[in-house]
This record gives sequence, C-alpha cells and structure tokens, in this order.
Amino acid sequence: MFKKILIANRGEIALRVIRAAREMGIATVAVHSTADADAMHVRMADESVCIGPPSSTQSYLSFPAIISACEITGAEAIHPGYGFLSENAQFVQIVEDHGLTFIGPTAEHIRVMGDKITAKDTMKALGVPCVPGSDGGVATLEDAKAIGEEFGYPVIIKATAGGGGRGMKVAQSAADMESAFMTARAEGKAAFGNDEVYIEKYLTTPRHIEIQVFGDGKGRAVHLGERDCSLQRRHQKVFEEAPGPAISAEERAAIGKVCADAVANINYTGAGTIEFLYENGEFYFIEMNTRLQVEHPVTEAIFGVDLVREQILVAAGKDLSFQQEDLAINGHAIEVRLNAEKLPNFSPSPGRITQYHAPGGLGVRMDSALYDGYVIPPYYDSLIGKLIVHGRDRPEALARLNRALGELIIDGIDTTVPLFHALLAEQDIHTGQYNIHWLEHWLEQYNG
Ligand code: MV4
Repeated sequence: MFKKILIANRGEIALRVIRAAREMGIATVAVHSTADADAMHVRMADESVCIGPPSSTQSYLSFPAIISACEITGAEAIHPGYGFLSENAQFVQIVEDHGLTFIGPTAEHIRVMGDKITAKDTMKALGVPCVPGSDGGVATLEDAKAIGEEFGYPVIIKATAGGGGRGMKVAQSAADMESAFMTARAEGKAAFGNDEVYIEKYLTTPRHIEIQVFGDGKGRAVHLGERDCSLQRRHQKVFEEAPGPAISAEERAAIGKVCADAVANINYTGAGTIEFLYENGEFYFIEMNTRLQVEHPVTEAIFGVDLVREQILVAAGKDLSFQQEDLAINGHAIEVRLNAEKLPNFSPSPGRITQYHAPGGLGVRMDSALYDGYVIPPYYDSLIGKLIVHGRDRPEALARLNRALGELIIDGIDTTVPLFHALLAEQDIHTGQYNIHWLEHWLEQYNG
C-alpha cells in the first residue's frame, strides 16, 4: 500500500480524500495556490506545498508544479478528485512516466471515453444500449440531413469532444439542420479544437440516470446502482438521489449488469459513471465519466461503502473490498449542492464566512471545507459544500433534508440554500415526478 499520496485538488473533495487516506494509515500531501494558503485542505493534510498563483492554470492544472510537489514530498500516488486534472489523459501519462501512480483509470481509458464518438462506439460494441443515431461522425450537411430523415426530427447534433452540454444543438426540423449542424461544429472547434460531430434522435423528456461502476483493473467489475441527477440548471446538477425514484429493482439489476460487464470487458480500473437518458422504461447511453463524481456520497450512503478507499485500494493493485453479491441497498439518500451563489441569477457570491454551523444528527453528512472566518476566493468554482441525508425510505430522507437545512447556518455570503427550502415545498419533488427540464421550467415560473 502507498505510504503517502498527494491530492491534486482543493475544497471539500480534497478533505474527502484526506479522510479516506487517514483511515487507511496513508500520509497526505495537500497542494494549494497562494489564494488557498488558509484553506481547510491545507490545514487538514499532513503536509502542504504551495504550487503557484491563484489562477488554476498556473496551480491546480500545472503538470510540472504537481509532479514537482510529489518529488519534493516523496508522495507515491496522486488523487485528482473531480474537475481539474481528473480526466486529463496527457497528465495521467506524465504521472506514469515519472514512476508515480494516478489514482484513477489509465490514460487510454480516459482518452477513449473523452471522445464521445469513440465512447459510444465502444459501449455499443459492448452491448450497452445507446441513443439511436449516426454511426460515428457526420462530416457533411448532406449526411446530417439524411440522418434527420432516417431517424426523424427532432435530432441533436453533438460535438465529439464536448460533454456536459457544450457543443450541442437541437434541430427541430430539416429547416433547422443547417444552422444547428454548423453551430455545433463551430462550438466544438472553438471550445475543444475539434469540429467532429455526431447526431442522435433527440429525447424530449428523459431523466438523467447514471450508473456507478467500479473496476479492479484485473478484469473484474461491479456496479453500485444508479443516481437520478435530473434536477439540473444549465447542465449543473443541484439535487441528486439514490436510488432513482423511477427505477425498479429489476431495471437496476439488468442495466447494472450490462454496465459492470462492459467495464470488466475493457479491464477498467477504478470508479466510473455511465450516464444514461431514461425515457419510457428504456436506458440510452450518452457518456461515461472516468472519475469520482461530486454526487458519489449518495451511493456511499445507500451501499455503506467508501468509494475513495476502494479507488486507493485498486490503484495500489489490491482487490475491491466487496463483490457484487455483498452489495445491497439500504434506504434512500439525497444530496444538495450548496453553492456560493446569489439567487435568482446564481451569480457568484465569494467572500468572508462570518458564521458557519454544520447540521448533524442521524443520517446527516456535511462535506464542506468551510469554517468560521474562511474567505471564499473568487477564482474557483462556487461549490462550498454538499449536504447528504440518508433515511430508511425517500419520505424520511426528504424530511431529514428539511430538518438539516433548518440547522445549517452559513452567514456572510449568499448561498443556494433558499432554493432547496423552496424545492421541498413542491409536490413533484415529493412524488419524484421530474425530468431533465423540470428545474429550468420551475425556475422560470418561480422567478417570474
Ligand atoms: C441528449 C438529450 C436529449 N436527447 N441527447 C446534455 C448534456 C450531455 N451530457 C447530454 N445532454 C443531453 N443529451 C439526446 N439524444 C438531452 C440532453 C440534456 C440533458 C441531459 C441530462 C441532464 C440535463 C440535460 C439538460 C438539457 C439537455
């Protein structure tokens, strides 16, 4: 097992990794920008290294700064958290070239899944159900129009290098195709330097259901059910839950097996998420994320496993601590993302935390790097905490969420907490009747 690991991240996810490592008897190295000298991850780690100025390109994204920090401290492995370098195949290659271990999948797996056309081809060949559409890339407007006729409008044009909603355009009819096709290509080129696009039938009212998978890098893999992350605003998740309110045990077992078999087949290592759209009882693959996700705690809550511990175990060449048969769902979990943002426009609200009190009690987990007097810097994303509640069933989890939000105090800045109080007053949230468009529609009404 590793004696010391470096965490190439900040905020709550850096704390999450430090906690898992400490329970395993592994020493931790935090890295930080000059803007984060007083951050909690620096205080909580065994050692820390300042790796650059506030700008993340010169600190949390700097290959030489992070590799040097490993060499100076003798850290043997790097946990990337989410975001930053977590899905950067080039970085993983450089880590390996320096004789270090990346706690995550191989550079090759990241590369394959990072290109959405290759990812879809791979998944399709492995028997994973995909959205009907073009076979690979579509090079010309003529071909795009032929696909539109073949599958029927509306269709969606997606940049192969995209993901998370960037470089996507819907064509409602043949008349829309030229502008949608050209715009998706131009956005792909501008944002990712790649103008290749593919086309899918546009599903109008799906849910976003993602399956948590885990490979041991030795050809074995398991699944840990699904999360429903349909409640999103501008492709940012705000509320996630497990199990999905619309998914039956039979559906879970079936799609879970398909996903576990697929990742076992490609000899995948570590945590992964296979994203689907779910509509009329069918699953349609859209993307795979080759990292630990922000919302992993809801899965941890219902299965009682520490996913970061398992990531570290398999990165060190050990077996997973459980097999598929050992896993059973216990109750229901919900996560809400607490952002330093001012409603109704969700504008960033950095600044000093004048008072902080985390909720507690049975079934309540608060993952946050906040403390009294902490100053949230303006340079990074606005996630300041995640409140995760666990109950014996969904109504209990919702009641516990309401109770825990009532205990939470974050003063000095604006947060998204009022959004969750308002959502808990909605019948559709209590019945679980929502899809990927529900939140945007609700916000329009709510904000007038
Ligand atoms: C789609 C879709 C409908 N049909 N693909 C958005 C982000 C990217 N991960 C995929 N996305 C979508 N792909 C087909 N064929 C609708 C979306 C989509 C969406 C998906 C999940 C969660 C929120 C969303 C919001 C708008 C559009």
